[in-house]
Amino acid sequence: MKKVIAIDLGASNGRLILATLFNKSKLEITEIHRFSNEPIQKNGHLHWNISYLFHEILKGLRLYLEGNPVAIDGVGVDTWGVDFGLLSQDGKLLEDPYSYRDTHTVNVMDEVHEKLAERELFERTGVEVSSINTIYQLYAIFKARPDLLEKTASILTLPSLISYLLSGVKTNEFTHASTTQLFNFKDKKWDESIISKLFGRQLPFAELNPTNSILGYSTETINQEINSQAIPIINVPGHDTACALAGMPIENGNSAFMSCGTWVLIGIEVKEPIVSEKTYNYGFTNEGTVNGNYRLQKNNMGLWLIQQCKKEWEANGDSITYLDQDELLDQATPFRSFIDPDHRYFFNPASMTEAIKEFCKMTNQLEPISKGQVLRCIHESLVLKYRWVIEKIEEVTRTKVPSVHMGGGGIQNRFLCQYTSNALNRIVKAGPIEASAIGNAISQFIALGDIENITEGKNIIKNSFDLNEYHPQNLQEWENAYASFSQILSKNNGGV
Ligand code: LRH
Repeated sequence: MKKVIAIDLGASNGRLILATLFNKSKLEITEIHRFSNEPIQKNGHLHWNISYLFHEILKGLRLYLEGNPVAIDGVGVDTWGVDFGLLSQDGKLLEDPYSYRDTHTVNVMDEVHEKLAERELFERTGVEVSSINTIYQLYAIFKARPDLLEKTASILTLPSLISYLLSGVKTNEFTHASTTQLFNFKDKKWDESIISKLFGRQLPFAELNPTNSILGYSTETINQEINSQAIPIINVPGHDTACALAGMPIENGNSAFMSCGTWVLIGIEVKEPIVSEKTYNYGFTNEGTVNGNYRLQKNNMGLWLIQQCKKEWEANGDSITYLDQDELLDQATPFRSFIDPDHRYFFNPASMTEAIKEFCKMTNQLEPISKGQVLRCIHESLVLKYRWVIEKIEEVTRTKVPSVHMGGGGIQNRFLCQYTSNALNRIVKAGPIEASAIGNAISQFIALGDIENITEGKNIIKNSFDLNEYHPQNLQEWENAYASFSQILSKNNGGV
């Protein structure tokens, strides 16, 4: 029996999940600690509160160790993509990392593209042009705060920053590096040509440590803080989406994955990035997987829109539970109005409900007023957009996507799963909920030599967790809805 702890940080909450492997064949998971996460405002910008997050991580480790003197065999960290920390010469975090939702990147994008054409960036890195990317964040810092970049002795992407705080080892990891748009997919190295064209010199990105290997051991200071022996810190796929794919037991090779949380990432696994005219025009991205392959995927808005509306209602003293949500959805009139969930209005509006109304007004549709109408509009629009994505995947890969596998916290929303099946007219398999933490744990067991490879890992997951299956319903209604939705998309950038 081996036990590892997966530290899985998401943009709205973080969790420590204990994964126990029995006889190298059965996996069990237990949640040790869960905490909320949201960016904080500092000098008018959004940053992640690293000392809070690290405090919660140590609290979680202590919680486990207090009741269980048995040593942990490993700890691995994964987080959302693109964000990073800047370290000083003496290894201190210079300041809290910017959040990808900060808008400081928007004004520098044109300047970046004057130095390097968007298409070339895509062809070298495989990554879609998006304001959240590390490349634009670093360029915004370079322009506005050159002194900060001058003081930087190492750049670590976010999961590697947390692993460094635990182990003292400064290295980066492939899957997270592949989200930065500064990483060359052909030679799997930091792209020196892009970096020097933009910054006039190289940047101090720490080198990569192999994924699925032991990075180092918890430092003496950490051991004292959590009252433990040294624990192996493992270089798992640092990107939560890569972990999620590693944690989903997808049976049919051509099935698409959907990693569902604040974002919903939809794609398929490919050996090499697909950097064609079409993938570029449709806004696809190619990011690394646990075994050095790529995910050809589209990054879509997910629960973010629902989370933001709920937050707003809660602030007005009108909070709703999951049960209320189901009831509201059930009772609301279907297909009343649609939004493009990926429209810039919804990226980080002051009021999500107002942004939704605004979009509907702009597109001459009925404005959703009641909570039920708002929730219906979001849920239906999300899944109709997912259908658009699946159709584009089929077009660019010239293969049929016979079914879809959903994983991650978002699948607790059964309406989202059922509507996805309806909109896509495909069978949806859903599970596990903790796909990222499970993928993280599987990578640790590979590093520790308990599991041979990811294929074996996926068989273990299949034998250990129940999946839910959803079958399409009300097909004609959803067909009609897709026709109306497509018209809204075509008037707004074609959905890209
Ligand atoms: C999802 C995710 C996604 C993007 C975004 C920033 O959590 O990792 O793949 O990279 O966050």
